[in-house]
Amino acid sequence: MDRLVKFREIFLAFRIDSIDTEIEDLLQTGLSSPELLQACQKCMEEIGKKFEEGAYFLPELVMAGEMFKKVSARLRPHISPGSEEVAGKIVLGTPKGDLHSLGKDIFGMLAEASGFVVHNLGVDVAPETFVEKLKETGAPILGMSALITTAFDPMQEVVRLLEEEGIRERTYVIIGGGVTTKDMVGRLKVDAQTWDAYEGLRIVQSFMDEKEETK
Ligand code: B12
Repeated sequence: MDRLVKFREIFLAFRIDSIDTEIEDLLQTGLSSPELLQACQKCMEEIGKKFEEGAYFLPELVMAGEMFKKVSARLRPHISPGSEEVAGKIVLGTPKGDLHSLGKDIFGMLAEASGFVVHNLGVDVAPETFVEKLKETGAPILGMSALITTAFDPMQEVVRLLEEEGIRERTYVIIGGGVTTKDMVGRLKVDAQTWDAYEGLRIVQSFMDEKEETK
């Protein structure tokens, strides 16, 4: 039987008091953090669909957010630091108008565990703030997360500002979040896109390798 059936039931019924125990049980049986995260993401999509169909309202979205926070807090100790060395610096945030933070924070947590110094600017970040932070820290990587379509224009504005300030060439830009798509790489003139924080991590690691080679 699918080990995740009970977990999904608990998550989709917003039974926040039961989720901790269920996660512990699943981890005991050898389920990995990526598998658990993927299951959560699917639950969030289902809840999102019900919201779209008018069966759920804002309180359900808020509850979904709280459930997800519980899961990520529980997983944090299981995502062990892989390296003591600084792997690179990342400026991370959700652009102006968008208040979704969960996926971004998961990616930030994974990147930190892999030795990256992450400057997480939070949500609703103005384009100028991203650019200022990149200049201040000298970070070679910018990560932006979007869950609502209105975040696309601010993302484009960030890229435009990077060009204007002459730092686009030295900055790798990666975007993620449910509403982003691969074709946005060309359209927004960014370097990569992903719906998967683990893939995002592999991509930023490849950026650093490429940087090392071109030194
Ligand atoms: C929870 C939730 C909320 C919570 C967010 C809580 C929080 N702290 O984040 C709250 C209640 C605040 C909320 C509010 C709203 N929401 Co909302 N929300 C959701 C929901 C259910 C889940 C989002 C989520 O966290 N998913 C789980 C995470 C883990 O997935 P993820 O972000 O994609 O992240 C993964 C990857 O993409 C990747 N990743 C993410 N970011 C990054 C960044 C980088 C750099 C990298 C490398 C990787 C990466 O890593 C993660 C793990 O693999 C979605 C439904 C859905 N389908 O996603 C709707 C959804 C996003 N919301 C929606 C809407 C409409 C709203 C509201 C406008 C509702 C309203 N009427 O007020 C407001 C908007 C407020 C605003 N201005 O932003 C719509 C957006 C529609 C659209 N196309 O624009 C959705 C899609 C629901 C729907 N189907 O209608 N929401």
